[in-house]
This record gives sequence, C-alpha cells and structure tokens, in this order.
Amino acid sequence: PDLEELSRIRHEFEGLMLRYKFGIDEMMTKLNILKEEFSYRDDYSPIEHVSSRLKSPESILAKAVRKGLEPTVEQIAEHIHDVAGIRVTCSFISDAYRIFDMLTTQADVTVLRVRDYIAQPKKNGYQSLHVLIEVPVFLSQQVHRVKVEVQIRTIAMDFWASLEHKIYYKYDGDVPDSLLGELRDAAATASRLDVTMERLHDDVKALDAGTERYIDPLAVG
Ligand code: 0O2
Repeated sequence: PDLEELSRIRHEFEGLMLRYKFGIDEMMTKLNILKEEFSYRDDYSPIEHVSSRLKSPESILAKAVRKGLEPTVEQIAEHIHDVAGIRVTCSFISDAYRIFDMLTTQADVTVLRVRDYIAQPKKNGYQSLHVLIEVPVFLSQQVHRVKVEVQIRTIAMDFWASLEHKIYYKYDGDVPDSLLGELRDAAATASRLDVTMERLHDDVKALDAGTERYIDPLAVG
C-alpha cells in the first residue's frame, strides 16, 4: 500500500480503538454508579474493585494471527471480542452473580455471550464469569454498538489468575507439568477459601438480620 493508503488504514484503526475506549467509558460509568450507590446505601459494596484495559495493537494483531484472521478493521471488530475489557472483583461468589444480573438486565445492554468458568472452571483451574456485552455509544453522527468483555471474579480467583497469567507468559505458554499441578492445587485452595468466606458471610448476615431492621434510604421520599 502507498503512503496515503497506510495513513487511511491507520486513521480507520484509530477510529476503531476510540470506539472501544468509549465502550469502556460507558461500562465504567455504569459500574462506578453501582459502586457509589452501594457505598451510600450500605456500608458494604459487592464491588471491590473495577479495572479496565484496551488491548494493545500488538496483542490485537497477535490474536488476529492466532485466529487466522486478516488484520483488517472489519475482521477485528467481528472476531476479536476482548479489545475492550473490564474486570470486576468481588468479595464473594454470590456477589459476582449479583453484579452480572445488575449489568445484564440494564435496558441498553445486550448480552452476546456468557462463559461461566465459575460453574465450570477451565482444566488449569481458572475461574471467572465472562460476559460479552454490547453497549451503545452515541457519537455526533451515529450510534455505535460496541463490544466489551466483562470478567467478574472474586478476589481469590483474581489473585490466582494474575499469577497464572504471569507464569504463562514467562514460560511462553509452555509451563512445566509440576508447576501446572501446583497451580491446579492452588486454584482448588482458592476455591475452598471462596466457599468458606461465603458461608461465614451468610452466617454474619443471618445474625444481623435477627438484630436490625433495614430501611432503604434511596426508597424514602
Ligand atoms: P489478556 O492478556 O488478559 O488480554 P474468544 O476469542 O473470545 O472466543 P478467548 O479469547 O479465549 O476466546 O475468550 P475467553 O475464554 O473469554 O478468555 C479471554 C480472556 O480471559 C483472556 O484474554 C484472559 O484475560 C482471560 N482468561 C481466559 N482463560 C484464562 C486462563 O486460563 N488464565 C488466565 N490467567 N486468564 C484467562 P487474553 O487475550 O488471553 O489475555
């Protein structure tokens, strides 16, 4: 391609990335609203932490090659689903599903795909609830429906996944068997911790329910 063609491709790609950034902005607003509402309403929020990332052009191209795609804007938009990524960490498994329900029932959110690796962990032990959604972004001339991958997981799942991710990249995907075994054990330990913490949390809630009557401040007036 000549210089003019290259500059057109570059401009088109920048436009695509900008739309994904706007998709992230929309989703971050939704999650921050929920988080602030929770901290106003209760002294406990089911959302511990929210982070976002826009996949780098290098990772997009690497994934496109892996999937055997042409590196065009159309192919990327259609087949790479995690250019815009949001990660929500929660304290408890039930909170992960609560946040999932709150997001996916919002009127402007369309659910394209759900992968529940909490109910069905991956073979390596990975747990997380993935939902691919589409959210409208209102531009001056048109409305774009932007795909955003939301990963919802507990703190324990997140702790495991970040270390596993580092190890995976360190060994370039070829992790020694002994380490894989230890990672699977660690995933089982994290999962047991999640179950125990959830039970303790339920016990405390049951105790609280016996002593307090809850009044919803946002429902008053
Ligand atoms: P990074 O560096 O986090 O961006 P798809 O092409 O969407 O049909 P894909 O991409 O395998 O298939 O989708 P899936 O299963 O929803 O996983 C996408 C993302 O989930 C990954 O993105 C990771 O962030 C996370 N993930 C999935 N499996 C694992 C795992 O075994 N360990 C860890 N640590 N994370 C996992 P990327 O692009 O692979 O990586």
